[in-house]
Amino acid sequence: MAQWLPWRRKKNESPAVESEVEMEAEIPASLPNLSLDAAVEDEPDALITGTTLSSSSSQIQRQSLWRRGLARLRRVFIAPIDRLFRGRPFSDEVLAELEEALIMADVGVRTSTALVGRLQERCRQQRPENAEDLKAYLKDELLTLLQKAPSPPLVLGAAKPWVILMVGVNGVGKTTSIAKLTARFLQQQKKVLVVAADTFRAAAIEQLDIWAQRLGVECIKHASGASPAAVAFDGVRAAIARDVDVVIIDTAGRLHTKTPLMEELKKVQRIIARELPEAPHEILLVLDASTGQNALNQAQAFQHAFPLTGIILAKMDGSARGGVAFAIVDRLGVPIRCLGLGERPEDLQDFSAQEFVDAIFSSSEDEVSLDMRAGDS
Ligand SMILES: Nc1nc2c(ncn2[C@@H]2O[C@H](COP(=O)(O)OP(=O)(O)OP(=O)(O)O)[C@@H](O)[C@H]2O)c(=O)[nH]1
Ligand SMILES: [Mg+2]
Repeated sequence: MAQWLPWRRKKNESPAVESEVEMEAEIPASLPNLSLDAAVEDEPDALITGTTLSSSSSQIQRQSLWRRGLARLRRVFIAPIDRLFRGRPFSDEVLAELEEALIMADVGVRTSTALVGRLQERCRQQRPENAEDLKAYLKDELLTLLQKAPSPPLVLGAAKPWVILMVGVNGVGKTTSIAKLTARFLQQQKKVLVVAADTFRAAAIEQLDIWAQRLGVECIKHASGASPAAVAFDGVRAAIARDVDVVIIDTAGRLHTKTPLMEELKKVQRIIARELPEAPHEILLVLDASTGQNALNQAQAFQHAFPLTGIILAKMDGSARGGVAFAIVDRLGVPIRCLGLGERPEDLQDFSAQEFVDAIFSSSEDEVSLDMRAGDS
């Protein structure tokens, strides 16, 4: 039987992504044929324990997962560019149209203009005859841009407990990402504790708590409306007392008090640091890729308030607006640490600039052949 998955969308919430993927709240039995449901029915324990992670760890399966997760972005990002280049001689007009296409794909005006400026320079030196040659240059430039902010994998450091503070506006995918990260750390045999410092809604606490029960980890919580800093304080104290390896703190995207969100979150950060001087070791901002340039604005606001150690760009699957990833790295220099490529635990992938660029530049034939090979293995 299908199981209730706590990281599912809450009732009355707008779709997670602008996708064909239809998600419902609590009762998976009534859900359409999501791959997630299939996985639950076929391998009920795999989702909870994260054992599917190891089976998908082969290179081919990983590539297939990336390509499928980024399929929509590829359609809106590369397909128009391909059409623009096809069968045309190189001209400045092509470059101008490329700039427009990049802006349309949520790369943002400043980043698109700078990218096209660099391409123009390269064209001056290498004098391409065909517009198609630009595709390879563009791929190179995009890769170089993403590599500007080195993106270390999300692993635990030497400190114990390792404290991860998750921040982001409401509905972006914070709690879901915590679920996926917990599954990942459990698979690495780490002792995990989660903290429900999003006290805005009782349902938010419940979501994390039920999910913690399913994964078999402890959840520190207070009643809804409690002070987030007080919950975080208890969480860190409990983590030290229980000798856990990693504590992940969920926070709210909005508050019921008049205190501004950033001030409240800073208070949470201060309380954590008071208990454990080096902590939080990671402050991860979760962004919803389907919000495009809005995500960039959010990142700017949070970067201003916090020493962010990275970004989790959730809901890349089904999002046509993931081109904002380039703008985020270019404009803010904050590394993207993980991408949300779907709702299963293994769909939270450590970011790799090379894999990202390869996936969006891959052809649909590549994808079919990879899928077939992934199915064989
Ligand atoms: N397809 C897809 N859906 C996702 C992803 N990440 C999160 N979601 C969905 O997005 C919705 C919101 O996710 P939550 O994790 O509850 O978001 P949140 O930031 O905790 O929201 P609040 O608690 O309201 O602030 C849920 O339905 C998730 O299943 C992803 O990478 N891909
Ligand atoms: Mg939440």
